[in-house]
Amino acid sequence: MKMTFRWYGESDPVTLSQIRQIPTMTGIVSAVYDVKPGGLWSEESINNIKKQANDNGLEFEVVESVPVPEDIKLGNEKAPQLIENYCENVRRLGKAGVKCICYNFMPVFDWLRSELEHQQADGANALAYDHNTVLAMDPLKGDLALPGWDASYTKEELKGLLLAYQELGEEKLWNNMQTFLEAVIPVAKEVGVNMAIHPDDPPWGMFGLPRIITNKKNLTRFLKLVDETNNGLTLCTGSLGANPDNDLIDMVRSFEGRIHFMHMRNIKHTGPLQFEEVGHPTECGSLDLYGIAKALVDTNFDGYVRPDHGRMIWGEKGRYGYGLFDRALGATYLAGLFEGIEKTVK
Ligand code: DNO
Repeated sequence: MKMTFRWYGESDPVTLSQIRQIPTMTGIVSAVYDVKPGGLWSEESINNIKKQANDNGLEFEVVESVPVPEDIKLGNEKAPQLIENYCENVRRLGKAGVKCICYNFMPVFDWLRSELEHQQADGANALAYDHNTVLAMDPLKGDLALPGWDASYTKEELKGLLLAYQELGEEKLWNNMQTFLEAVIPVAKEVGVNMAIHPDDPPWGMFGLPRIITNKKNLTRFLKLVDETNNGLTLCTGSLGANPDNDLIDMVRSFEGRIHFMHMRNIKHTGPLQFEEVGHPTECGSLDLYGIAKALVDTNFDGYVRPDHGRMIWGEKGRYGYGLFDRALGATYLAGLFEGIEKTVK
């Protein structure tokens, strides 16, 4: 297991010199942020991230994300050229030493929450989700709380996209995913890159949009679309774990060898389709982080781990979910879990 930390580039309030001081940290997870989805990432930009990381004693082996443009997911006439660009980005990243690329296939919205600063009893604040609140919002009014949201769509564009996906439906989204994978996976294999799809967060549909990377059955179907080791998963405990029916420990065991990247965090179920983010340790929430780490050790997981979303604590202000303090606590907690399991249980 290699411990990593997400870094949003030079505009990130968290610096590389801070990241390197977190015990057990081996590398950063980052991306080229100034190119629109579908565009080519210059080798210069890629190497610049690598150099900055290396200058700080950190590796740059994981990219999150190379975004998949909506035209690819919709499978329209622009898709073939955009898939070709995607492949070229994969080649360039492989050449620069990147070993794992995280991406997602969520229509229109990336991760979604209804509250960004949910107050907790100990004075921390964290992201929270309540399905009824989300459904009462109108995406066309721009009143959604979307930390990962590309706000550059006009109202008309957004409306067009929502309609296009409603017409497309789930099965055609699966077909378009297959076309994408059949092109990208062989290229990634050639350049030594593991592709790791991120589950839909939260793992259910909304606003009539199809969402397919949501549960064990669908992840199994996904892995069979192109049955190669490098067609794999980012197993995000907080995303999949939002649905209490998802058994994360069973997933880790069932998908042995196909999980390349772990996003590890805890959440607390507060009602049906309702949760809030909490500190990483098992006792803070509803997920068994120990059980998940144990299953990873038992299955000889040798991919990348990163502490996922943290709360805002100690007065920190920053990017929602991505402050320094709580994620650093998460990293050392997780490293301790792994060490304990590796030394005693195995
Ligand atoms: C949120 C992240 C996601 C993730 C993408 C991967 O915190 O986990 O935005 O980076 O979905 O493509």
